Amino acid sequence: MTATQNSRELFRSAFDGGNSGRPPLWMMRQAGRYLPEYRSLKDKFGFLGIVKNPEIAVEAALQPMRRFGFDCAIIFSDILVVPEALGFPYKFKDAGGIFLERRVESMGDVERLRGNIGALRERLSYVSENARLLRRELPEKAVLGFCGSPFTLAAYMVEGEGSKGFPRFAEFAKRAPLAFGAMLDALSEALSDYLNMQLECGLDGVQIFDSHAALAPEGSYFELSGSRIKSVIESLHGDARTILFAPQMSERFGELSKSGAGAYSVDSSVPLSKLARFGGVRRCLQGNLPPETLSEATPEETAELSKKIVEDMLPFGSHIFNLGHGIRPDAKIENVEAMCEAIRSFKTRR
Ligand code: 1CP
Repeated sequence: MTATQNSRELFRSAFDGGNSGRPPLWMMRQAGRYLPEYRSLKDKFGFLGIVKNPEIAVEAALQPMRRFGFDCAIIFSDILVVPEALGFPYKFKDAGGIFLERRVESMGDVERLRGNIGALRERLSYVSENARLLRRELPEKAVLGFCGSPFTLAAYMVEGEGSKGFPRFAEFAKRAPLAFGAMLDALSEALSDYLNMQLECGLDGVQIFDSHAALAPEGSYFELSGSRIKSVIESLHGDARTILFAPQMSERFGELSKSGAGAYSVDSSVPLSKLARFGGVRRCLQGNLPPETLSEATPEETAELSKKIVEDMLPFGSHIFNLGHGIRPDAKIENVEAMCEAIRSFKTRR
């Protein structure tokens, strides 16, 4: 970071491969239950009450920015608002987790989904209002939008809930390959429109969460997921900056990188430098402090581990510091502070 660079410029130079100092910094799920001020907001409005009220959603996104001064903010929303707008609403279980009131079981359900694509922008106009307001609040920070990948959203829409192995989803892909393919195509079309809508609000980039990428059998990731992500990315207007998060996929990075995303958010299973020049191509990488560090380590250990990750990636000039996965609700605030301090005070030895 040069003395005159603000967070937004720092994010852009790291993404584009021209950063020589400390990396820009943010955390997946940075607005959330580990923050007492988020818990009070949620007690008052409920999760969907926050998400669907743009001013409250902006407040939720700003909470971690005020506390920690991250370089990037992410709009407060959820990947499941897209299935909802396509006719498949979701609710929270009392025991935690989510379920969908209606699942995709047949081609008829896919037709229903497809029939709702035209109404998507209108139904999700609360997200663009949210994005516009957040952009206005944070002119010097990078502001990111996001969505789930077609494959990951399809997993929830067929399974009807979060699950370990998503068995209904795997069975549907085998039993009804035509409906399965048509669903992925319809979701890709919907998500192209949705991400373009977000980017029209002046955001600096978008992250695509392929949280369940690893459900794709060996050798079929690109066919089932990566190719759809690629078509979404290719449909984005202007020079959209895209980050792809696909956990448990570092062993299949070659396949993953065919999606054509500008940056990859990597889980904590490998040192980032191992992938930084994969296949002879330099790519921007995001990550990858293990989230359990923030819950279980001391502030000193957290600072030490954070600095190691920065040092490891420094020679490549294209790193966005983040966690390997979302922050856990039991994370300690003093560890988040120690992580931020370690990165901000980082001095290059070159
Ligand atoms: O407060 C609460 O109890 C609600 C928990 C919660 C939160 C804070 C949900 C429900 N969604 C969110 C916000 C959210 N979700 C954000 C914005 C906040 C931020 O990052 O600061 C983002 C980017 C997401 C993305 C998201 N939602 C993902 C991808 C990230 C990941 O962890 O892999 C996924 C898989 C979801 C689905 C979802 N939403 C909520 C829950 C509990 C789940 C998981 C469902 C399951 O698999 O059981």
